[in-house]
Amino acid sequence: MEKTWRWFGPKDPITLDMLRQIGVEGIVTALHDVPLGQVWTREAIREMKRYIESHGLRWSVVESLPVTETIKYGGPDRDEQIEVYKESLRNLGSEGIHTICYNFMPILDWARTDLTYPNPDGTSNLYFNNAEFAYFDINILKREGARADYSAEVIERMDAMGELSADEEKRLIENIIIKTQGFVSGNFSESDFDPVGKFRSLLKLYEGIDKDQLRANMKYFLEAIMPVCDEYGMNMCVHPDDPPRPVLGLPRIVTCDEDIRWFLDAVPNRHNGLTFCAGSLSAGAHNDVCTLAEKYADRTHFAHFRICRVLPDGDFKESSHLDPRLIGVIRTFSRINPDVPMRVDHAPLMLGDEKMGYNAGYSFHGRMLALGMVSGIMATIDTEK
Ligand code: DNO
Repeated sequence: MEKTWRWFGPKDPITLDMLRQIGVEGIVTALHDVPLGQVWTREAIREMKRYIESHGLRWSVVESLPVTETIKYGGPDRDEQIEVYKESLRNLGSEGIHTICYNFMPILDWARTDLTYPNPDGTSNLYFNNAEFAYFDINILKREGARADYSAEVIERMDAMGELSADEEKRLIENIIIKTQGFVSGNFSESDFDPVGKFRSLLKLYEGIDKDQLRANMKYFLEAIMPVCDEYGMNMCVHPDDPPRPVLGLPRIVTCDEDIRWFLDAVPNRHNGLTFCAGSLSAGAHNDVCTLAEKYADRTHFAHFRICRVLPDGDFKESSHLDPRLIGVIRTFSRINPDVPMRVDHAPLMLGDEKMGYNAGYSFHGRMLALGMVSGIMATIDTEK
């Protein structure tokens, strides 16, 4: 498997020279400076590619070419936005970049409530606390009908939290809709002065959009872009929803075996594939990642090797990259899809990472250790072949 690394462009404090030293072969990146909904030009793509290649690496995967909200909820300008998307795909294909990761999650990309949850060894990890998430939904976002979406246990835990201070509420807002979103080219950025208000306006756009409608919109999008994918050899790979279930009243459609089967069958084309993110899938107790890997490794164009542990109360945290389930997934991939690009993420903050201001989940030392672990697993499996 190709060892890749998510790198955030020339301003990333983790430089390409550093990545070469730790065995990275391919780069995963995006044109983060291009505003959402605008065409990625050939010139800008070529410049990024040249920069990467001048450091002895290659641009292996785009993560992400964002699908704008209007395409997801089916707004009046969705065809226009699909044309923009197709143009970016043509430009990427013409410049020799063929693997495109994207997601179809409404409004919010991945979600966590805590970005520095302490581990007993002094490192820290990302964490999803259901009660805190419910607090955000019910007491901060004040979404109508939100309470009914949570179990009695979660509501009880939330009530036991009492009223959070203004600072604690601010931290939750930052974690859920700013720090996890800004750097993935999402809808929110550090400069938003009213992110909650912005969130509420975005929610309105999804009124009446249920799971079936969101599925229909994804199918519409995929059918529209497949001719370009065929012509330019573009491998589209949707990232699973993280966490893999509806959140904040919004439907989610890449959450489980049945969902994956659905989108693959809905648009039967080899270019319509999956980003096998073992981490996102394992954040749902309903998913057995080893079985899913067996079923879908051959429809995967990009793999994310990390893994979550769901706790008895339904909260979840990132687990070690040496977790036996992840070893099982890697074993399956090395048998069925041995050339797939893979990367690690959501590794701990450790050994000074916490002072560096890295994007949430994208530490240097933590990811380096994780890549070392996964490389060891891959090398061991190779000797058994
Ligand atoms: C989080 C990432 C996601 C992913 C996008 C792909 O760490 O895995 O933000 O990049 O969902 O579109």
